[in-house]
Amino acid sequence: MISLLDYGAGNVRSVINALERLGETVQTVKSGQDIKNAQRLVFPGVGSFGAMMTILRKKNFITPLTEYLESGKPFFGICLGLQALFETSEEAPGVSGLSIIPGTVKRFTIDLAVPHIGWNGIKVRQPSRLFNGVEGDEKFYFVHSYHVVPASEEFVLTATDYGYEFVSAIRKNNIVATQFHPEKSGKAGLALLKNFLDTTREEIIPSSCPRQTRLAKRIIACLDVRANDQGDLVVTKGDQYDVREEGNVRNLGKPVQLAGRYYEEGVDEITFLNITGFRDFPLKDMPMIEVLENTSKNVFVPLTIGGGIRDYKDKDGRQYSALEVASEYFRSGADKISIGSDAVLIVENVLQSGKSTGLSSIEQIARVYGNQAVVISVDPRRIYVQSPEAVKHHTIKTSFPGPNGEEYCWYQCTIRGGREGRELDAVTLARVCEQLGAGEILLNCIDKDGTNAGFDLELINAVKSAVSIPVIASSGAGSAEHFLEVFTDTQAEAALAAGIFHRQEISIGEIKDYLQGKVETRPVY
Ligand code: 1PR
Repeated sequence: MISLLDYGAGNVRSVINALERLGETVQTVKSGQDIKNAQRLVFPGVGSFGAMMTILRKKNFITPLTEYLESGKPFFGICLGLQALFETSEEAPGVSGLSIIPGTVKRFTIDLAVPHIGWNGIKVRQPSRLFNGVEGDEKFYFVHSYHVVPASEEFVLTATDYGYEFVSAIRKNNIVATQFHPEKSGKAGLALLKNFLDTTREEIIPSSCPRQTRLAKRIIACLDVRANDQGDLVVTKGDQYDVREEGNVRNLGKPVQLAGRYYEEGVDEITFLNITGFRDFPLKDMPMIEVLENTSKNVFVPLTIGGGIRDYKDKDGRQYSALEVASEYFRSGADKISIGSDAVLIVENVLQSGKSTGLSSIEQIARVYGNQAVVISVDPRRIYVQSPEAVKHHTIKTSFPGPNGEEYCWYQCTIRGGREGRELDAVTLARVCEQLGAGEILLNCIDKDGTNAGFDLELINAVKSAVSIPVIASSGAGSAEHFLEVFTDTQAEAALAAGIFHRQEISIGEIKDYLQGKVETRPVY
């Protein structure tokens, strides 16, 4: 039996799934007494430092937790569960942490995308039982904007490079805590957790630790999900968003099975898009909830879910907020949610009124679950114009002139799965969404979707240069060369594909093999 400290701020499902997968029975801590009684405690922190400390204080968890940490019993902190051990954080000035480790928590001050999202390596600084069966060159999944700065080197278990070197795990007696998420770090992460559970293992340093670590470019598989005409939930795939072939919805497999296959192949992340979410209320029969629950039991990489995340009134007049819909998804195993149509409408309102309400789905979900949990899925279409002055939108000069020789184009945002074009360009959408608190942009392209003709590099460069949050390039991948191209010719942090994976034209391992030595990727073990 292992105790898990869930203070109710977010998704702890994945940690429970990982521990259960390792054969443990997990007991969720409900009171200070439960903390006192715990023999082994895991603390996955979620949300923001200030909110976390406020909740811990309100629940009267601070004293029992501090006593537990001083008792010498095994403790594993994850992400904010690491940061909580420090004295203060720049994220919440004036709020005291648990002060078990002298030092503070600082925001990244770098010229790179923040949050630091993705798979990065570790440089091991002292032996630990956690490293049994770990080679040393594995990568682990990070998602954070703040990092710890211990006052003394003696507590540093691992360090990682992102712009500069930061401390990615600490150790003090029987306390270990990682900035990365072992429960989302595939087989390497599960190995670490297994070693934590087995206190008989010897303390070792892995054999091949890197001198410098690098953030990997992520390869993401996207599963567009909807019910077909027979009512079965299927993974489908469109050509420029048209998912019907000879009148029927294309059926490329079952969502949970396909996700499992991609995990085994070494995918870095999986995105599910409920592509009819704009018209069907996602909580009605909750098909995606079941998909998430079943997937997250066996797939230990980050899961994003999109489709229908917006405020909604059902036929009985009951109002649901986008936050409620998102919360249900997080509880079911999602790590991030993606907002498509609603983001366009939100940005239109902000531009029209000149201010944000603070109440939009983007702002509310980011406030509760953190910026990194909010992805904006953009569905743009290229519109050619003769000159930049012809429209009020952000235009680019293109190397692929239009049908009438037009040398400029803009990227029109659409809603409702590409069915409706709006008077808003993708660059402005991305910029405003970042200001509202979005943590990542999933940049599709209707013109390229399903074509196998390669990513729209011009679109990606235009959006990437307007934001500092990570951008996921999507639509058009048809070969391993296209992945090399998008990572060489743009600054995109990740590339997403669907059709080539579903049709088994290339495996994720083959793409990574092709990129080896050219682009930093996460090795597949
Ligand atoms: O608007 O918040 O309800 O979200 C709906 C979501 O569903 C949006 O994220 C939107 O992108 C997606 N969506 C809606 N209709 C479709 C459709 O295809 N008819 N799919 C759709 C979008 C695009 C990508 C695709 C890549 C890679 N699919 O997700 O996976 O283009 O494809 P490829 O590698 O085969 O080229 P809301």
